[in-house]
Amino acid sequence: MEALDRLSQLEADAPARIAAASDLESLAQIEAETVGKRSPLLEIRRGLGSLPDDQRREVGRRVNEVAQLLGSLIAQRRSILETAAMEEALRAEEVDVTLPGRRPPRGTRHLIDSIQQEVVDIFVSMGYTVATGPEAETEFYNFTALNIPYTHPSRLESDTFYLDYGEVPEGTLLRTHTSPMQARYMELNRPPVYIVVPGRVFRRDSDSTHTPSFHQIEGLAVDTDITFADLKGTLAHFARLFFGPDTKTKFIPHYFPFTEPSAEMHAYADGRWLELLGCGMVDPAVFGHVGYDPNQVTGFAFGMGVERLAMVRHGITDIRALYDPDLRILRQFR
Ligand code: YSA
Repeated sequence: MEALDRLSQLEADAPARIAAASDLESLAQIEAETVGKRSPLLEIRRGLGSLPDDQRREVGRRVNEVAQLLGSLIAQRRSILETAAMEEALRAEEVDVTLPGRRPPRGTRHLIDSIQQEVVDIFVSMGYTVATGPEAETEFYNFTALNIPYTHPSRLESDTFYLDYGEVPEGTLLRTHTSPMQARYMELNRPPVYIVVPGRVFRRDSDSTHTPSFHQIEGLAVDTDITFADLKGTLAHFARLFFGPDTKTKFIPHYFPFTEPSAEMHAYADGRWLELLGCGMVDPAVFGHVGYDPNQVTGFAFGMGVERLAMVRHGITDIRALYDPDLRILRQFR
């Protein structure tokens, strides 16, 4: 009988195919071909109704037998293949928790930042406190409160970056120095005053000793009997601590509208004198602007360029190297 022969054939062939299925996909294929909707097994099952009674029972029994056998072989094989696939996935994703971790590269402070901190620390060790102020400043604090007349060239657009925020209370600009904090601080604090003000400042400047954005540290000391000797002594002490005891510095007369007398301090490095800072005795007019009595107090102030300190200390001949993102430069100053 043809149906029984086909069933026996299937029973003989299919187990080896099932056992040989190497992955879940090929097993699914074999399942479809042996016990699935279009398999010979189903075809025979569908044809049972048209068989004579005596054959129907026999063929029906064999169909069930073969279907059960193949069904259970397929289920066993599927479970083996699923376990293997899971183990493979686990092996692929294995994490060895005993391996040393990969450290992300550590950033370091930029030279300008570390020098700024070092200078601030020196002044803090002399009893100064730290104040900071806004980089976007009003013309009043940047110029007027410092006795800088309307006609002064530093107020020109060729020297200063003006901001377009209207005319309140005067114009607004990117501060050209840290000196505006002198007036801001004195307005809010009574003497004695001993502060340093580190910060970024901006000017329309660009050459080997000037950048359009640079850093200054302002110093302001106001008390009842401060003299020019205190100013020189303080800055000379600073220079010895910062550059070493043998550093040559010199003061040369200068003019600032907000100090009288005024001077510049230069330091000698690499065969040339480099201007480090401007300074002087606070002009009585500045005390007048902030409500201090010029007959009661005297004071000195200075503003030093942080990039210039870096240049002198490290023999840097072009200031723009400090703003070069080349890691070969930056790594030298870790
Ligand atoms: C003077 C008297 C005071 O009572 C208080 C502060 C001052 C300093 C004044 N506010 C000032 O800014 N003077 S300055 O124009 O001569 O600049 C001070 C220092 O900043 C310079 O000595 C120099 O070291 C640095 N500097 C100026 N322009 C720079 C610059 N550094 C880099 N790039 C620039 N474009």
